[in-house]
Amino acid sequence: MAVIAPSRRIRRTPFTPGVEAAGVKGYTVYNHMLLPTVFDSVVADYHHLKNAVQVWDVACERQIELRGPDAARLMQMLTPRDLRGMLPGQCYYVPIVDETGGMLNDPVALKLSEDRWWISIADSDLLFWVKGLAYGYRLDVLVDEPDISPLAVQGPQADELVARVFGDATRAIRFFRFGWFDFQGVSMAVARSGYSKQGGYEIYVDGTANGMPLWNALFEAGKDLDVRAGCPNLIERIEGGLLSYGNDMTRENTPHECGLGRFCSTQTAIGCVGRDALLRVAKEGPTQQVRAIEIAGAIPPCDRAWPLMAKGKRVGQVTSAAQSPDFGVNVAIGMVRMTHWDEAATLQVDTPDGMREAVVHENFWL
Ligand code: THG
Repeated sequence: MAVIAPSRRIRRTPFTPGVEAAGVKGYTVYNHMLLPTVFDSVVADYHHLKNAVQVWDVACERQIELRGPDAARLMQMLTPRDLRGMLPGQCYYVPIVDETGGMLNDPVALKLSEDRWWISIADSDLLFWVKGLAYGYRLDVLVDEPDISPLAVQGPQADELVARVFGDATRAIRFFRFGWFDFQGVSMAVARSGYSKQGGYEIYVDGTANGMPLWNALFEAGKDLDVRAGCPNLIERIEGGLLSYGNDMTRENTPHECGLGRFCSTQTAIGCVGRDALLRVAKEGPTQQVRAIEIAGAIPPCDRAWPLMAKGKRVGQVTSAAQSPDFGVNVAIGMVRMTHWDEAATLQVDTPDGMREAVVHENFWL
C-alpha cells in the first residue's frame, strides 16, 4: 500500500506525536482525521488487547456539542431512541436517521446537562445535518465541534491503569456512564465505554495541549502493566459484532436492518426525523439484517462488499472479515436477506480470491 500524503485536510490529533513515537505502522482516515490501524501486527495487537491494556488515539470520534435551551429537543429530533429517561452522566448508543429512516451515523450521545450534549460521532459528516436541522427549525441552540478528543484505555488492566492516573473512584463508573475527573487541574469526562469487548474507559480530553501530558502519564503509570499504544482492532471488533459505519451499514440501511432496533423506541420518540418511515419498517419488520458470518479458507482484506450467494442467487453481502486466532475461523459481518438469515444457513461468498463457504450465525463470537 502507498503512504497517506500528509496535509491539513487529514487532521492530526493531540496524541499523534505519541502514536508516531510508539511506531504506528498503518493509518486510516476517519472524520477527516488520522486513526491508527496497526502498531505491531493486527494479530499481535489483538492478543495484547485481550491480555493487557492499551491506550488508543480515538480523537477521530469527534464531538458535536449541542448547547442551549433547545439542545434536548434537537437531540431527540436526531434519534429514534427515546431520550426522556436519560440522565446527566449517561451515555446512549443512538442510531441517527434521515427522513427515509436511513442510517446517517451511529454515535454515542453523552448528556452533560439538560441543555448541553455531546454526540461522539462515527465516520460521516453529521455536523452539517445537525446544523441544517437547527437552522431550518430556528432552534435556540449552538452546534459546533469543541476541542475535545477521546482517548480510550481498553483491555483487562484498564481499571487498574485508569485508577492509577485518575483515582480509585473511576473503578465505580458503571457501563455507559461517565463522571468528571481531574487531570493536572483540568476536569475531564471519563466514561466506561469503548470500541472493544475487553472493557475499559474513554477519557474525553479537554484541550489539545492536555493530550500528550495525559498520554505520557498513562504510559508512565502503566509500565509494569505492559501498557502499549493500540487502536480499534479489526479482528476483535468483528468477533464482538461492533458495527462500523460506512462499512457494515450506510444510508441504504435502516437501524432495524443493522440490528439496532433495540435502540429504537420510535413510537415514543416524539419529534424524531424519520419517525413515520421507521414506524412502517418496525411494523413490517426488516427484510434483511446484520449477521455474524463464518467463512472457510483463505481470504484477502475486505475492502469492498463481497456478494453472498445461495444457489447462484445473491442473498446478501459480507462487509467486514478477518482471520480469528482465538476461534480458528474467519469471522465476518454481513447483511443477509430473511430467506437465509437463520442460524447455520450455509451460503457461498464471492471473494476477490474466489468462492468460499459461508455459515450464518445469529450471535457474534464475544
Ligand atoms: N466510543 C465513542 N464514540 C464513538 C465510538 C465509541 N464514535 C464512533 C463509533 N465508536 C460509534 N459506534 C459505536 C458502535 C458500538 C458501540 C459504541 C459506538 C458500543 N456498543 C456496545 C455493544 O454493541 O456491545 C454497547 C452498546 C450499548 O449497550 O449501549 O459500545 O466506541 N465515544
